[in-house]
Order: sequence, then C-alpha cells, then structure tokens
Amino acid sequence: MSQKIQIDQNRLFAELTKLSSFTHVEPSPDGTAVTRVVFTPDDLEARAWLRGIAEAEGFTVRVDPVGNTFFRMEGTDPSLPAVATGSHADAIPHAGMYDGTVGVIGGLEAMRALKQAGIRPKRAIETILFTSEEPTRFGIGCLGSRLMSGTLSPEKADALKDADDRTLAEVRTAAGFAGDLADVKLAPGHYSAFVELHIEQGPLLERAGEQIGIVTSIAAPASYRFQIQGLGGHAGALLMPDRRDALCAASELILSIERHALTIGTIDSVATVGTCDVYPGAVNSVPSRVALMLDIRDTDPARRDAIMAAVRADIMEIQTKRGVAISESLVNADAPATSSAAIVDALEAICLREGMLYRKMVSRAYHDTLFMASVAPVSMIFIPCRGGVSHRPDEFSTAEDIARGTLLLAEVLAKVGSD
Ligand code: HGY
Ligand code: MN
Ligand code: MN
Ligand code: MN
Repeated sequence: MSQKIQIDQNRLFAELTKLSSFTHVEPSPDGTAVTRVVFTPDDLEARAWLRGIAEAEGFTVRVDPVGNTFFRMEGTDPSLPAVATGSHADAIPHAGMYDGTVGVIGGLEAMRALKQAGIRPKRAIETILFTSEEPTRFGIGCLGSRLMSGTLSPEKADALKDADDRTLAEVRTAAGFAGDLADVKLAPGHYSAFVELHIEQGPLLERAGEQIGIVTSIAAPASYRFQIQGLGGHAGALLMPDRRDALCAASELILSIERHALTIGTIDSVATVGTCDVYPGAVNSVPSRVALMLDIRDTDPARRDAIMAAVRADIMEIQTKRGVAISESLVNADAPATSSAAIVDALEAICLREGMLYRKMVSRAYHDTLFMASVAPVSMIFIPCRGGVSHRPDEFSTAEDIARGTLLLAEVLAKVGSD
C-alpha cells in the first residue's frame, strides 16, 4: 500500500547549499556568487557528488560521451520507455545557487520520495544532469540536450572552441568524457514524458502571490556574433574627421538592436548584447575592431527575424556613414517549444487537488526542455524566485517553494510514469 509522498525539505535545501559550494571562488562585489563552468574542476566535483547521492539511493547511473548523466530508478515494466526529469548544474559567472540545480536536486528528491512512499510506477524514472546548459564556455546553450535531440551535429559540437581556443572534443576528453558524440542522440520514443522543475527567473509568480507556474510554451532563442572592423590609431594624433572608430560604430549597432526590440510592438521580444570585446583595448588607442554577441528571443520566431531585418538595414547605414565593415555570423536560431496538453492538464489537476496556487505561463528563459520537446512530450514546473532575480548572486527561492515544486514534480512523475 503506497503512502502519501513526503518531500524532505531540510535535506533538499541542505543539498542545494552543499552543491553551491562547488564553485570557482572569486571576490564578487554583489554577494556570494556561484560560478561553475562546464568541465572545470568545480563542475566535475559537483557531478561526482551528485553521482554519490544517486548511487547511495541505489539508482543506476549512465554517462554519455558529452557528460549528460542519467540517474535511473527502475519501474515495474522494463519494456516501457522511461519518463524523465532533470536540469543543469553548470552556472554562469557570478550566478546564484538555484538556476538549474533546483531541477537536478529536486529530481533526485522526487525519486527518493516516491521510493520512500512505496510508489513504483510501471515506467522507470530518470533524473538527467544535462551538460552545459549555459553558453558560457562554448558559446551555445543547451549543448547536451541539443545533442540528445539531434538539434546540433556531433561534428559541429566537437569543433566548438572555448576562449582558450580548445575544442569541445579536447576539453571533454581531458575531463574524462570520451566516445562518439553520435551516441548521445536519443532514439525516437526513448522517453514517454519529460518534465523539468526550474525557478521562474522572472517576477510574475511572486507578484501575483502564486506558488507554481505550469509552462505552456518556451520562447525561441537566437544568438549572433557581430564583428565591427574599423581603423585604429593614436588617440591623440588621429583627428576626429579621419576616424573609423569601431567602438562608436558598435555603439550605434547596439542601440539599433535595443530600439527595434522596444518598438516592434510586443513585450515578448527581448534582445541583449551581453559581451563586447574591444581591440586593441588600450585607453590611448582608437578601437579598430569590436566583437559583440547578441542574444535575441521571442515567442514568435517570425517577429524575432523581423527585428533582425530592421537591424540589418541600420547596419548598411552605419557602415556607409562610418566607413566600417560589419559582419554577422549565426550561432543558433531555435524554434519555440509547446508543452504537451496532457502533461499541462495533469499538472493542473494535481495543483487543484493539492491546493497549490498556480498559473499557466510562457517561459522566456530557455531550458533543456526546449530541446527535449523535439523528442518527448514535455512541460515545466516553475517556482517563484525573489524579485524575479536570476543570473545574479542574490537569486533566491524559499525552501518551502522548492519543496512544493518538488512535490508537484514527484506527483506528476508518478502519474505519467503510470500512463
Ligand atoms: O539564458 C537562458 O535562458 C538560460 O538561463 N540559460
Ligand atoms: Mn572548487
Ligand atoms: Mn541560466
Ligand atoms: Mn537554467
């Protein structure tokens, strides 16, 4: 006879806190930050520690050639495809301790709670630790889930380079992840459902006093590299009329991107230039070259592309007016994802039964679920985060909110695991 599912809130929060200790420690002006870049010693320490938790529970562990790690609890019918949850444990520089990790620790806790309650669905349950959800090291997000879903070719992936000009192939092999990336791709129907638990990374739930977000769709992310080539020179001797200052041209490009995202007419369009590398980078030398990276997203990819077309028209003008050459290269341009109506309905039914205050909503952040959506029916569970803050050291979610989201996750895994 199975009992009520109990989430061990204290253990959950203690494990999240421990996980945050695997970090590249550096003084951070804004509080205790977490930095855990893929395949660094901190990432490998975190992976080993998570593996220890899973093995102590008797879960089996599988690691694929790019380091995606699968913690598995068997069901009663091994012939059936499993259901899965999971998220990421890598963290961008100076980040908080909840982005991604809530979904990994929460997944392990949901599995332990089901086991503890004597609930063994017919389908196996897996918690997936996805490799490199953040674009920090190799410039593209969701590396592990892109390869699992076949959205990124193994050849292109292995040729990606980090800031030290080291390829993914070199870095992953040195970190102990060998093998052919072609083996990462999942066979069709490998999972019958995938549900990710994640902090909202926005303010809507907290503002409305709601406890749960049921994600109905995920906005479509794209990223581009721009190189602006001007003419450098001496900051004193090169007179203004003779200049072709790459940084001034880049500034006009950045403001063009902001203007078109603001004026396209919807709140669903967002565009960010998050990195700007200036060459030669000396105070008394006119910038000759600038490299920018643009992150642009929208729930409607056509609108996202319309913004890019408007920016390209401005680029033509900037080049002529300033005598610079601006080149663009695409990093990724992904489609949006739509959640499975059946899983959304299951989540809603559990919220109503358990008295959880919820809303259905769009995810404006991307997640591994965006790519899992092409290989399985998906949805996501959001919990509030204080002030909607994320990707900052002051990112915070309460133990109660994390436990509630984990309970909902355990309940929905039991449900879809029995379908
Ligand atoms: O950028 C994102 O949306 C995710 O947090 N990596
Ligand atoms: Mn360390
Ligand atoms: Mn993130
Ligand atoms: Mn995340």
